[in-house]
Amino acid sequence: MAELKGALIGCGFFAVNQMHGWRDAEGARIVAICDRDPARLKAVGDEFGITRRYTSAEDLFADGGFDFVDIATTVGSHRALVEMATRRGIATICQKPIAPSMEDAKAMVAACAKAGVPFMVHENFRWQSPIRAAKAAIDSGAIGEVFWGRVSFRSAYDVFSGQPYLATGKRFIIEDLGIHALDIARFLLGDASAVTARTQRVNPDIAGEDVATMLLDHHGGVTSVVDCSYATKLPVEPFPETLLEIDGSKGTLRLSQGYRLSVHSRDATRVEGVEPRLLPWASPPWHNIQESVALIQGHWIECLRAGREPETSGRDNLKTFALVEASYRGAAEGRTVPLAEFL
Ligand code: NAD
Ligand code: 89V
Repeated sequence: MAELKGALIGCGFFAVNQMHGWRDAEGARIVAICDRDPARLKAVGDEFGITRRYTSAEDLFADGGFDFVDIATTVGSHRALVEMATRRGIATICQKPIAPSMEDAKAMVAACAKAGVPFMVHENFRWQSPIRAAKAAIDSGAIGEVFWGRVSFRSAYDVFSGQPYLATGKRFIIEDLGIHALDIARFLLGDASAVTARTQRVNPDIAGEDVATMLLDHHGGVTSVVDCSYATKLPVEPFPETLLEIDGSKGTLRLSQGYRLSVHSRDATRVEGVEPRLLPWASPPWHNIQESVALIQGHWIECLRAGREPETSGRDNLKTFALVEASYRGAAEGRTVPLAEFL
C-alpha cells in the first residue's frame, strides 16, 4: 500500500517527538513542515531532512501534496488550522487541548464531519503502554466488576522551562495535564455524567491553578477521583507517571510509581514491571510519553487506511474536553456540574 504523506504544522517543543515518531513510523512520512517562526522551522527541517518548509499554513495547504496534516501548535491556533484543513479535504490530527472553548471544539468536529474528513485529537496518554496494560488487566475480568477508581498525577517537575506558556495562562493544570488524566479515567472506567472539582494555586509565580481534584460520576454507578498536581515534592520525582488505583468486585489493580502493575484477585497477586520501551530517540523521564506518541501515530495510520474512526477522534474527545470545561465551571461555582451542560 502506498505510503501516506503528512505535513506537520508547529515545530515547537513537543513537535520534535512527533517528528521522531513519524520518522520511524511504518506507512507514513512527513513531506512538509510549517512554523511561523523561521528559526524553529529551520531547526526541525535540518534535523529531520525536510526540504519543503513554510512559514504560512495557507501556503502549505495551497501547495498540497500530502494526505494528512499533524497540527502541533498551541491551542489558540487549533480551530483556524483545522478549518483550513477541512476546506482542502485533508485528514487531520490536532494536539490536545482540542480548543480553548467547547464552542470552538464543537465547530471543529462539525466542520470535519461536514467535509467528510477524518479527525483525531492527539490525546496520547491513554496510549502509554502501562495504561494499556492496566486496561487489558481490567478487561480480562481479573478484578471483576469495577466500582471505583483513582487516576493520579502528582509531581513537582519543572514543566515551565520547556513550555513557558504554561506559566502564563489563566487555565493551567486541568487544561494541560488533567485533560490526559480525565481521558484515562474515561478510557478505563467509561464515560462520565457529572464532575465535582476543586482547584488550588500553590506556586505564586504562575497565573493558573497547579493543583486540581476532580470527583467523577461515571455511567453505571462507577465513581472515580482524578487528581493532579505540579506542587507535590516527593522523595523520588515521579514525572511523568500516571498512577492508578482500581477496585473491582473480585480484586484490585494498582499501577504504582516505577511502572509496577499489581493485579490482586482472590487466588493470587500478580506483580509485573510495565516500564515503557526506551525508543532510540527517547530521553527519560519522557520516554513514557514519547513511546505513546509513536503508538498513537501507528493507530492513526491503521485507522486512516481502514477507514475507521480513531479512539480519540474529535467526536470522542468532546467528552474528555467537556470534563475539562465542567471541572473549571464546577470549581468556580462550587457545585457538581452535569456534562449535559456542555455536550
Ligand atoms: P510550542 O510553543 O513550543 O510550539 C508551538 C509552535 O507552533 C511554535 O513554534 C509556534 O511558532 C508554532 N505556531 C503557533 N501558531 C502557528 C501557526 N498559526 N502557524 C504556524 N506555526 C504556528 O508549544 P508545545 O509545547 O510544543 O505545545 C504544542 C501543543 O502540544 C500544545 O497544544 C500542547 O498542549 C501540546 N502538548 C502535548 C503533549 C502531549 O503529550 N500530548 C505534550 C506537550 C505539549
Ligand atoms: O503532556 C502534556 O501535555 C505536557 C506535560 C506532560 C508537560 O504536562 O504539557
